[in-house]
Amino acid sequence: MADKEPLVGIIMGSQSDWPTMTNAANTLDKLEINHEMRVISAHRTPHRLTEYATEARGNGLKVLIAGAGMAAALPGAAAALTPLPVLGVPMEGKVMGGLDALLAMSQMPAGIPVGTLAVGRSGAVNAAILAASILALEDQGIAARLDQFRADQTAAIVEQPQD
Ligand code: RP5
Repeated sequence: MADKEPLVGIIMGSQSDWPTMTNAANTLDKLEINHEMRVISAHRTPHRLTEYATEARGNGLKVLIAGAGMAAALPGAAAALTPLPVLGVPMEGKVMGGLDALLAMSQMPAGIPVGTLAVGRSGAVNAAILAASILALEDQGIAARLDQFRADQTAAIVEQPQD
């Protein structure tokens, strides 16, 4: 997929977020959706954020997935700089298990939305699936792969618990 332009930008506030955000990347890989990853901190690298977010649409990206913990400003700050849909993934933190990031990320003022997902791995996986749903509106190939992904997932669920 390296030869195709990325449709989804996965950004994260720190290298320490990668073990969680890799789940978003892996899910996009399964759906064969081209993506790129960047470490961008709203607080530590504000100029990197401004450049990336303001150029995102012009660079062909359709959706941003932003993971952050603690003050978790990254998704909201990115959303302030781009009209692209921004999906936020709160990191599971050491202090409140990620509740701090969840509340910070979800409490956006009216006018600049962030689609905030669950804390941690579930949120990262679901951000990728939601990105696929958005892209599938205009891309029949992605729509077909998303349908298959969901059908495979359903088929993999046992009816009775196994020992
Ligand atoms: C946030 O602060 C990052 O998204 C990360 O979840 C958290 C801690 O960052 P590190 O101190 O591990 O770099 O900005």
